Amino acid sequence: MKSIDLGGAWKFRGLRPSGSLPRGVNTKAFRWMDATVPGTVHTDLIARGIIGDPFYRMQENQVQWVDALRWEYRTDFQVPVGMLRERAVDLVARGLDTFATVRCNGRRVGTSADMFVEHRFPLRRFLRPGRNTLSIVFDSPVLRSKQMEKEHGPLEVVLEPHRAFARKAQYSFGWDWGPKLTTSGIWRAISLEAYSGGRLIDPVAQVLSATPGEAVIRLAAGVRRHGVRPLSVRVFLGGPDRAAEYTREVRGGGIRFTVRIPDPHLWWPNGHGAQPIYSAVFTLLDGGEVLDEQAVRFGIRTVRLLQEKDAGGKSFILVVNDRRIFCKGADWIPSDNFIPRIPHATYDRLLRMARDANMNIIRVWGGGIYEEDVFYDLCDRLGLMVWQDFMFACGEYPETPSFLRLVLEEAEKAVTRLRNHPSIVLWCGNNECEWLYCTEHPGSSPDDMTGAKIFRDVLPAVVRRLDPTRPYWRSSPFGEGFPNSEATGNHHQWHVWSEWKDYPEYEKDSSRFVTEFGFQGPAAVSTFAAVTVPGDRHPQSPVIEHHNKQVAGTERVIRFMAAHHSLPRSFEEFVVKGQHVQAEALKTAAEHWRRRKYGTAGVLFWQLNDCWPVTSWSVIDSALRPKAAYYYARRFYAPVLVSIRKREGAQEIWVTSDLPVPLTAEVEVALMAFSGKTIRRKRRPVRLKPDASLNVTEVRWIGEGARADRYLRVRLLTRDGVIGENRLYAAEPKHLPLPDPGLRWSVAQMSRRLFAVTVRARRLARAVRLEVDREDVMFDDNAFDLDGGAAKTVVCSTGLTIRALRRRLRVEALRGAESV
Ligand code: BMA
Repeated sequence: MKSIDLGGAWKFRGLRPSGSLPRGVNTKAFRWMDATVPGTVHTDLIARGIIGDPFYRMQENQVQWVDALRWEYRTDFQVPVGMLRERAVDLVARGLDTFATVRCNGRRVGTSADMFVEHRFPLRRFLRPGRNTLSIVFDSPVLRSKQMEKEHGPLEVVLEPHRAFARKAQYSFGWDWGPKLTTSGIWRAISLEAYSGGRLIDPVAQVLSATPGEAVIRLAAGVRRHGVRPLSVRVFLGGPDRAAEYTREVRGGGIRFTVRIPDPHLWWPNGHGAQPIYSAVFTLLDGGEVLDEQAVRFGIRTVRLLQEKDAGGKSFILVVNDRRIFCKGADWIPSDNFIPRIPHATYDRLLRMARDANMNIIRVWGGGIYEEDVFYDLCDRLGLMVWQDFMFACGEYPETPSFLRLVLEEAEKAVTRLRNHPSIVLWCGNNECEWLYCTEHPGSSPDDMTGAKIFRDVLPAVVRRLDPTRPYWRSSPFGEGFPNSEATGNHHQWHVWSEWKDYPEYEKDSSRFVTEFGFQGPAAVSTFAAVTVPGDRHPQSPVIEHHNKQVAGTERVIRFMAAHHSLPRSFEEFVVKGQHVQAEALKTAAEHWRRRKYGTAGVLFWQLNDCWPVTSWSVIDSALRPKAAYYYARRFYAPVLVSIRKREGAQEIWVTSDLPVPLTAEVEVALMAFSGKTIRRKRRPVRLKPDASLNVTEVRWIGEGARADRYLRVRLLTRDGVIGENRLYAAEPKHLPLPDPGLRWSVAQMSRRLFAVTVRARRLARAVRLEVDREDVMFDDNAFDLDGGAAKTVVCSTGLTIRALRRRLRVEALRGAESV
């Protein structure tokens, strides 16, 4: 197999429409310009200065002409004579976004109408030795989808309804956290592949069963052959302490056999064990000659979905290697509107942050993309399970034969590309389609929805055929009866926030598995500063409101802020208070559902990341700056959690453990004064079974009529010291007489890039935040409360010198009502 990468420098231009020009068009775009492949039209136009940065202020509005045009990409490339002697030369395009026509030397090679599918166009008969030209024309995705909508008749779809006709990342048509930047372009790698004897197709290592004693693995690969010579495939299997080699003759369409691995090293989700990775290298041989070689990496684990009738309805529990796993995680969206420019380092940073926040699962949401390989490789290594949606969101979808054909091909290719990754534990049909439909049509069945055929028939059949080792689930959310039930299946909890309910309502929710719930929080001040001018920096300026895409989003931020905090008097205070409310909201929900273990078996909040600078539900903003809620997540997802449940007049103390071993500890409950003085204290021994949750004790120390300057502090103590703590205050921050905490801090260098920052509080300090305005600065903890007289050391990693860090470090706490 010989291959030539066709990526790099290309040319591109807009094609002048025969009718009128779209509004605002920059006619310079009709000349040939330099382009970068893989890439998008938008990023190429930004690089050429034809459009400004659409993330800046409201410039998004000025670039809307881009998606109304057709665009042509073109490159010249050399074909060595030797290549043409091969039996086949294919053009392999991993992703064309979206309605594309491919021509080689002026002749039509093929078309594409789905950005999610990889294409292999036979190209040999179009090629000549020496210089060749490849051209790809992209139709306007918006005009094409509107045209299809007109022919088909409208569907019930949220946001831009015509989007349902385009097999294209649905968020690119605009979402309630993202701008409308409907891209086109060669968004993934493109290359030539030449071969003669044959090539391998879709090698797979499928775990049929696995116990600590033995795993049974099926190894298989298809073979596309040219000619009749006998071929064989050698498979070299490598693992943590094992290597073996097998050779099989190719019969029919390929090879397929099972092997037994004694004492396998099992792959576990984060927090439950290690993530050993095995590999299988497939080599296609014609006698001694190597025709093709492909490697797959896999992990040995089993997964199933446990759904058993119980008093609350029916359970919904993921079971890995026969162990129930309480799922803790977040929803994932594409990290940019322009996916080809996302560096691997961004995936690495975001997913490591998820792992460091004690998450064990990430949901790839159906309005984005089947993610890049690097995403799944990282999840495999970090022990992050993946709940993988198919790419459909919030609407009906066509059921025409041509659309179903596209969907079938897309699903087959997505499942085939991703099925070797141990991280993927579940395939899910779509995001919220059935739920929205049944909400709009009370009393209807999900089967009445146009598109039901896709999620009920087409997709599960693909999973059964190509990946029967994983469960398929029809939608998120789905369940028996109404498809967003609290009694069965999984749930999206949007009464809170979207339906204007405040976060204490979370504690009424008894869902079995929550794949979405969330609360907005503003991005960091410096993240907004990079896309605004000083005059914009007001919570209700047109520019800041433009950077919140939910209808009445800003109104909600302010309404919920008013419930808990005094109204902010500066933009910075708006950000700080907004982030604090978000953090407390997610904490309230996660602690509640963790206490219900396994009545509730999963908590995934909406959402981990962002695609542009915005006030959204994310806990990490688009500049990768964590919000307060991110640090809260590290605590509310800790393997052992001590929490306080407020009941009428009483405060229950709970300990929740995800550990596979029993826990012996002591709970200390204290009534504290802001000065740091302990007013009352009690201690209780705790003996907790593995993987369990227990109400340990209760007190009646705060509540109605109690002093607002007293609060409850609980700590969980083991021989290793304090392994968890939590606090409950007598009033909302706006009504707390918070004193000046008298914060002091010092910095010591631990190693070249690591520093210990010790913060001391003279009196109670709430939501202490350490800030250095530099992107490479990371703290291992932040946004925490400090009792009067207490100190805490935080590890800071940065490339700054100790002097620069001391100079630039700001440490502040929330201010109380009377200090505003
Ligand atoms: C659900 C998600 C997203 C949306 C979020 C916030 O509807 O699936 O579509 O962004 O809630 O509204």
